[in-house]
Amino acid sequence: MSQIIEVKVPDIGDFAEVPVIELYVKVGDSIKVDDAIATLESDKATMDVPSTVAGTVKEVLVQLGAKVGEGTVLIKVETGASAPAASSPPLQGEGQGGDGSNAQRSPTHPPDETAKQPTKPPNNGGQVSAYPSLPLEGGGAKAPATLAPALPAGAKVHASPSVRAYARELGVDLNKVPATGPKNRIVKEDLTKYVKGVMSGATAAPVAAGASLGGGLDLLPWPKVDFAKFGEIEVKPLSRIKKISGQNLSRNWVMIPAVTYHEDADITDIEAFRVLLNKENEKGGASTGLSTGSAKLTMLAFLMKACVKGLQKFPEFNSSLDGDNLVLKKYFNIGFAADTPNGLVVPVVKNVDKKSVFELAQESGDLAKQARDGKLKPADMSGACFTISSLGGIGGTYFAPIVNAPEVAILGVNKSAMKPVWDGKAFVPRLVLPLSLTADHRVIDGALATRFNVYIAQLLADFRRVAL
Ligand code: CAO
Repeated sequence: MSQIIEVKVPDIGDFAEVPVIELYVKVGDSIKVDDAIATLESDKATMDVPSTVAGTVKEVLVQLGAKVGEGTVLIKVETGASAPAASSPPLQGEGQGGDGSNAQRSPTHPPDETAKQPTKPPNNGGQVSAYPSLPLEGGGAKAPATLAPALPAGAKVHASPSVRAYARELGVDLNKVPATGPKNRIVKEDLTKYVKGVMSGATAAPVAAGASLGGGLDLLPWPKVDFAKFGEIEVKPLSRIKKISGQNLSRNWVMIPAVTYHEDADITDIEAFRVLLNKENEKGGASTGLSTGSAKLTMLAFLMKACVKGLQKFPEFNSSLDGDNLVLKKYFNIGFAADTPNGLVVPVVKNVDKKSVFELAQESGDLAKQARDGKLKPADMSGACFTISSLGGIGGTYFAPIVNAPEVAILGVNKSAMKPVWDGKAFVPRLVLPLSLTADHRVIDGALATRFNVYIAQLLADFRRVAL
């Protein structure tokens, strides 16, 4: 025979007027013994009130925010003939903001009685989500940008024991769940919304427990926007080179703790020398060793020579990381970034230490042409020890090139410019080349990087030093 049983707030210690901050049931719900009915929050703790009976909820006598005390009737439940009413159950309590380990227990019950976690709250589907519905973009993925932010690192999670238990059951890290409840509390709907978001791809899937604290890149998915909504567009597939170099650049960007160091090199004399040699070459090439019509002597060729001298003086720059080992190379191959219609490629000039500046100019010119014509072979692009990225023919002042792994450093150069330089007595006009050296800090400290930069600048300022 069915009967109506009232479920009341049990002994909650010295607390008299405690607000209801979550209600898990509504009229018509089926509940079991121990299902959480409501969460109460005092100024010191949150407490779940579990049901003492199983049956169907006939009446809910409190609302969110209502203040309750011991004996307040929360709900009326119609029980079946066999549904036994439990004696006053313990509250499931937890210290505010705690992680569960220091849960504050009901003052009237010993810890062993309260140790049992509440079962997950009864199904309260049909409740209106606290989230605004997310706009659909592009392929149907939901735009995560509209999600409320989850907690910042180190912030404490506010959630009732039942929500925590539910999160544990689902394997969800509550730190990642945006809260919409009062006082930034995570309510059950937040959890449901988060899980739905992960399943649909709108929210980044959580990485394995603990991994997000260090190893994994727990990133939001790439925003998907229907650009056509805002104006005319054209979709053009990325070139094969761009796709491959993009993947490499992304890996190098996220995996290498890179720092960029800047230096100015006075190239007044070397540029005058280069221009002179090129003029001689145009006239017949006797003194240059270049045959008439061959590639011009370029600044890039001088830079290659100077860099090899730098690698020889500072061997860490001619190395690669292999786990806990540093592989030091005894050969000197220099890659250079070449801008092509299909994207960036890096041809490699081998054994730069054994070649003259003329040969380097010729070979890099040939490789750059092959790069632009799409004729480079894999062997032409492998084996580099160090890379030079020259934007000097285009402009710019300084930039921060990305290290080309497994190399540990890259030298960027921009356009040289005449600048007033103080020579100790007066400002004199000098041609200054901006250098931007990016180095992997796991291998190269700032002091070493700066020494390298200063050395390269010295070599370029007086190229006779290369012969020393
Ligand atoms: N300062 C001033 N002028 C410079 C200069 C510099 N640092 N470097 C080159 N120039 C001048 C050259 O002297 C040449 O002038 P002239 O025609 O009057 O002789 C002109 O700029 C064109 O040079 P260039 O850049 O075409 O030739 P290069 O040998 O210096 O460089 C190469 C060859 C392959 C490096 C270059 O063509 C290239 O592709 N650069 C782009 C590299 C790049 O994209 N880097 C970015 C990587 S990260 O996204």
